[in-house]
Amino acid sequence: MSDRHVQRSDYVGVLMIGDPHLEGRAPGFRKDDYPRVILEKFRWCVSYAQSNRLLPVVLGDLFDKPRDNPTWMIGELIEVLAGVGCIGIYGNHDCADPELSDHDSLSLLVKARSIRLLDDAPWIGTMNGRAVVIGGSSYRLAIPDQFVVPTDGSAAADGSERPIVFWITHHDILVPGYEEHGRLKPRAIDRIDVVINGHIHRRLDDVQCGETLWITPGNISRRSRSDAATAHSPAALRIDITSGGYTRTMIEVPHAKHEDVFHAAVIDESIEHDPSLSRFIAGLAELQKRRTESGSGLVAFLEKNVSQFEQPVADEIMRLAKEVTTNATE
Ligand SMILES: [Mn+2]
Repeated sequence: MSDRHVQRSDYVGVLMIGDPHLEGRAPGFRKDDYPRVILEKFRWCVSYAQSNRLLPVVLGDLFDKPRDNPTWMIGELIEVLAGVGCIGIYGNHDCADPELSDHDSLSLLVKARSIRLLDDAPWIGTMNGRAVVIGGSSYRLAIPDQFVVPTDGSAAADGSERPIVFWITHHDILVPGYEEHGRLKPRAIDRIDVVINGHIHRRLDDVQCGETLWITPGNISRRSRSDAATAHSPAALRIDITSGGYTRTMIEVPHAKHEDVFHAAVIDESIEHDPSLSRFIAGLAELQKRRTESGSGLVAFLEKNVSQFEQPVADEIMRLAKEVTTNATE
């Protein structure tokens, strides 16, 4: 392991920033200026980390769309991250192919040294005088079965104590509350004290496996209007290194009220068949009034109502609707 990443730092801890999902348009039912709002949330996290001597760590999905992100947004990110030393991993949304490539926006930030990916080498240094290791496995990359503490002394500042080892992941971890998509069972990993998993957008309970604690902190943005998102407050996970180990706190990121960020639910009841189709048209007009950038709500409305048309017409309506809409995922 190269010691070029070993740092005697002034940090006293880390700030884990979950799935920012920066993008140039508003997702789902959001009605605010999402691109600007979410960039400001990320900027707030970085500046909070800096003023509290915390190392900012991105848990993956910095971007929602891997490519074609607005140049102004990438430019501002380069400014926000200049000289910060931010580390992190890439998530499923950061890459169009199974692995991050030079075509993906995040690779620009890596080349600009705005962020260093942990897949190449863990961060090794001291925080609050204690030896700390932060490693990570980006989306689809294997989570190791053990961490081998370097024997060159780099991971133990005073040459005696064992370092605290954190590991960052972006995987479908099978934790309570994520049974639907969870595939990888949390397990004890030799010499890894804490695994912090991004990817899951809501905060879920810890799972302790032997000496390894698995944490699901949730993300800093609200992408969907679902109940989970309604109950979820945008927050980042602060970990302070202490002489006895570490403490953790969820730091709420300033955010607007749910109702100011999302459109209210629109027209759930099916519009009955009407020979004049006027109610169908009225329903569409209602949707248009609360138009979402991603077209959320449109497909659900159409699915409930197109049966009144002849099949080829209904099929064509659905085909067109799906062509112009996208679904938000974690
Ligand atoms: Mn995500």
